[in-house]
Amino acid sequence: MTLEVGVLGYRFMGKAHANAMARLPMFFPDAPEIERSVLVGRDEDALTEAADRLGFASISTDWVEVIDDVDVFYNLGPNHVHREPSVAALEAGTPVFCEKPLAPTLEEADAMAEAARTAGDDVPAGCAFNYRFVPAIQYAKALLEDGDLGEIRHVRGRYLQDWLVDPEAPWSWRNDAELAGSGALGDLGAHTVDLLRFLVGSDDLAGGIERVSGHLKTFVDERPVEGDDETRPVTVDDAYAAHLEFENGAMGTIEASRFATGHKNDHTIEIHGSNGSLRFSLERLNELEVLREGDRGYETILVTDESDPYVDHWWPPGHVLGWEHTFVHENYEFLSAVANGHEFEPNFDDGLAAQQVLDAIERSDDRGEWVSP
Ligand code: SOE
Repeated sequence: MTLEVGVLGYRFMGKAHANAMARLPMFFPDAPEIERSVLVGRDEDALTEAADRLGFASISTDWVEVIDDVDVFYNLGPNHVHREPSVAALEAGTPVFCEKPLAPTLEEADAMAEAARTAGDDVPAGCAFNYRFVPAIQYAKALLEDGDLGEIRHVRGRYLQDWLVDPEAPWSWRNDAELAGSGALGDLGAHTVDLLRFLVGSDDLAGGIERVSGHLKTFVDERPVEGDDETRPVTVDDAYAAHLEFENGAMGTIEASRFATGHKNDHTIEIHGSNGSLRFSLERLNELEVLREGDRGYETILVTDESDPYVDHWWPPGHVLGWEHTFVHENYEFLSAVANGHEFEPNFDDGLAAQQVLDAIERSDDRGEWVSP
């Protein structure tokens, strides 16, 4: 059976997922057969052009008509359109893959996770935390699960970008609290929190994080609207930093910024345990640095062998993968779960867990004290 996929959103994430879907039959022959059936948005001309370029059979300007007709619904719109169509699709029994952060607010994320639980495990509801699907991250998870690093003491994550350093950089929905929820915190921090939960946290909601202390900062309060004389207020954070205390005794420091001059998409994770340490950087995503007890320095492991996660689907060993491959891997796992009626992780509960931590960081910043997620 061919799964008909409906996709809301055709910009950055629309392109990343459409590319992933196109690669599946070439590189993952056991993936379910799919059709990029309908592309959903508001602007008919832009939709027609995008559908043509991204390989969709048709377009629609009304998601209500689509959610029931398709076998799978992808919600790749801005954060404020995550809840309504995703919940409606789940209520119609249609599996949903939704971009991160799950929602602008904890309340909305809660409602989405509730809808997913009600729909049941055979209607997968995935949250697209694509960095879980980097081979080196899965390699790191296996090391941690085997206990190679011993008892975990420190976890550190930072996600640095610089696309807002220029005060004249145009305003976008990502600068608006109503539309995005938060700024660097939700957009980038959600990835870091999810990766740390995936690697060292527990499966509890909030991922075994007991309390947090957060600090949010907005450096530029208003920005010009592109092609207009107007400016609009920036109502979200440009950067955040937080301390985390884990139930298992580990301490964490995490941060993200859109003002880190010279850093384009620099996501690094470091973990120190009683028997070793590891380091990962998205800018060198084929590598994992590992230091084991007694070593005097880090060993750089190239996670590009055919025995490494997903690598055998691509090129001969050593022929390195990139950012776009993470989307292919997550689409493969998600669509296979849909075809086989399996559970998929990260799911809406994982999206909610990240949101609980983000929300606690905001509350802590408001109150000026440590709070529990
Ligand atoms: C923009 O800040 C962005 O595209 C995020 O929205 C993505 O989730 C991240 O992977 C890269 O940066």
